[in-house]
Amino acid sequence: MADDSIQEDRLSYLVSVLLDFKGTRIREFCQSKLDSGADPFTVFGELQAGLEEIGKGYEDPRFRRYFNSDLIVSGRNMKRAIELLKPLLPPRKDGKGHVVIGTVAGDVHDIGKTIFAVTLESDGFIVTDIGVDVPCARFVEAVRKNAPDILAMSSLLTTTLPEMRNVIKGLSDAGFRNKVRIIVGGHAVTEGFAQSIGADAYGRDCVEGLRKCRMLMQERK
Ligand code: B12
Repeated sequence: MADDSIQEDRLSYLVSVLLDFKGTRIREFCQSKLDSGADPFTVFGELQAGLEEIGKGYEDPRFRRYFNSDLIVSGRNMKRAIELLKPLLPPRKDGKGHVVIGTVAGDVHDIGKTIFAVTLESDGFIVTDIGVDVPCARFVEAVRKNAPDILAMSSLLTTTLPEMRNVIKGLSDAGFRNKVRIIVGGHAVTEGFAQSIGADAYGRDCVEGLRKCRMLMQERK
């Protein structure tokens, strides 16, 4: 019980930091975590828990605590956190593999994708980030142009999940499917869904995603 209330206090604190309109508190929060010895991924993880809380309060039809404006403010603050923390995770270009990454068409969520891209870069992968709301044809073109080892797709909306299947079909039709390994992730994606569309891997979070990308590279050798 005591643990639950500590957890609740912590979550409401994180939510208040994420909903600070001026963006001052997010910088203070990140700096104080770093000063106390936390690594950037721990800070991302804590803020993600706060975002999930905002997401729950947004979707719960019985008690709508948060609204579109809260999604926008918390999204902006998370981007500020990424700006602040990214320089602490410098890319290590030691040629572990090349990943093209994007968020599928119809979906503009880019925080998770960006954190995953930074995670890969700091581990030595070369990452080409093709952005958000990426239509099938642009994924196919990026694979043709960059010949990556891995294509990573993100989706946070259940409504845009079918786009992942479209992209895989588009790659098959263009003759590229057997030239690239595919990993999918994001809040809307599950392991079962990943298997059902014929992806090679699924990552629940950026740590699992990195582990899976390393495995995919081993399989390629
Ligand atoms: C911030 C936010 C926004 C911001 C996004 C700002 C930005 N620049 O990205 C804005 C305001 C734009 C937004 C808009 C909308 N949003 Co929104 N949003 C959120 C919120 C609160 C946080 C998302 C986030 O960044 N999380 C933190 C990151 C770090 O988590 P993540 O993305 O899941 O990523 C992690 C893993 O999933 C993984 N990962 C991510 N991608 C990939 C890819 C690969 C390959 C791998 C391996 C791993 C991986 O690694 C990351 C780190 O561990 C979520 C709530 C939630 N629970 O997620 C709702 C949420 C995603 N949004 C939702 C909705 C409904 C919307 C809107 C439709 C609202 C509206 N009516 O307009 C629009 C859609 C706009 C569009 N067309 O895309 C719903 C989706 C529901 C559903 N089932 O589809 C959610 C879940 C809220 C809710 N509970 O209802 N949103």
